[in-house]
Amino acid sequence: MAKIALITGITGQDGSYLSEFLLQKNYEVHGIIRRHSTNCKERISQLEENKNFFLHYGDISDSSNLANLIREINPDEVYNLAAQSHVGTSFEVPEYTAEVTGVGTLKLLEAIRQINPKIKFYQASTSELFGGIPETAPQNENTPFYPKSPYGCAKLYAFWITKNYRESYKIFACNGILFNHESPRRGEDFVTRKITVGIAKIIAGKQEKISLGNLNSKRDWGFAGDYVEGMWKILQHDTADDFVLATGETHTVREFLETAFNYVGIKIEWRGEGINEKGFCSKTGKILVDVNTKFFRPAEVDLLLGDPSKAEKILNWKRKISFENLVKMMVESDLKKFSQE
Ligand code: NAP
Ligand code: G4F
Repeated sequence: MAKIALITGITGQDGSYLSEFLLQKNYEVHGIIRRHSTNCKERISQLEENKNFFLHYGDISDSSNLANLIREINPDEVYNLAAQSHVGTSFEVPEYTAEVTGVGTLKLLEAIRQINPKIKFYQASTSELFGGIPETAPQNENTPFYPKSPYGCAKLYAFWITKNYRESYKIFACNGILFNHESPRRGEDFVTRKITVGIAKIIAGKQEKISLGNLNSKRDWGFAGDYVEGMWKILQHDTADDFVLATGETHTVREFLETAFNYVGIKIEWRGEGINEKGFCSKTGKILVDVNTKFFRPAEVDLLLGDPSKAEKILNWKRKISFENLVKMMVESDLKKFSQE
């Protein structure tokens, strides 16, 4: 019998890669989508003809809808990827972020507890939980949490309620504490994609420069395709547990930007300091990068660097795509996309 998976957040970056991965493993894949006034299925349109792929309207904030779907689909595994996932935006909409990213997880767990507690549950937890204590890097499953944003605080609740339902009700509920993972399908308002789209548009003559916030924060960036395999492995392990998935490497936003410009043959020269710092093309002297304070956050996470050794040892999971190949993949994809538009 084919296994049945239910994915919340199926229209997102991770939802699309996870759907493809599970369909290849012969799962029947069900996803929850919200009603939009425009097309929200860009990342999953290639799957809509697949006979094992099903979409249902719903929302992580609607508990009766979640209960109906759990009852109707009766999945073997639930992957909770739905979230207001943008850290910067969470400062603008903190209450909404708490409802969706935090309490939404409880609503789904409650539906599982009441309808079928044998369903396995994956929670999309995050390295943003570690947040503000740089001296604790590299961060692993035993590192103390110190979230620095409404998003991080909402995910902290979701992390603990997942663990609580595991301990209280013996539900196979797991947290994947995932460090940043990117791809050509990454939302354009996250810094990596903003950079690769910006470069492609500059090359195509559609944009002058890229305006960014903090150039010096450090992130542990991997490829989303590698991480969805890790999510699946977490639910296939014989006991429910929490795992860090990361590359074990960290780079500044500035390094990501320089590496990406390098692929199109442009060397960036930096002049000025702080909000007056600018990145110039070393050949033409044109300003290609500047700093705009509107992209600064009220509180920043300065350093994320994950230690994935538990997942490597117990799950035999390891990232495959290097930082350099990730940047290359994203730049190449956007160069192609924006030269055709
Ligand atoms: P994403 O591209 O922003 O996708 C978020 C998904 O959640 C979208 O499908 C979105 O649907 C859906 N969603 C938002 N609000 C919802 C609601 N009220 N009800 C139902 N669905 C809702 O995020 P991602 O990068 O794929 O990340 C997936 C999950 O992993 C998120 O929970 C994120 O917080 C977490 N995470 C991500 C990373 C990373 O580096 N990517 C790292 C750690 C953890 P619409 O299309 O309708 O907006
Ligand atoms: O790309 P970002 O917005 O990702 P961030 O804040 O690290 O969050 C992502 O990863 C988390 C895992 O650690 C996920 F939980 C979360 O859902 C999301 O997927 O920002 C990365 C860094 C930050 O330090 C930010 O301040 O880049 C800096 N940055 C500098 N200029 C910018 C910009 N970020 C954005 N989005 N836009 C800028 O213009």
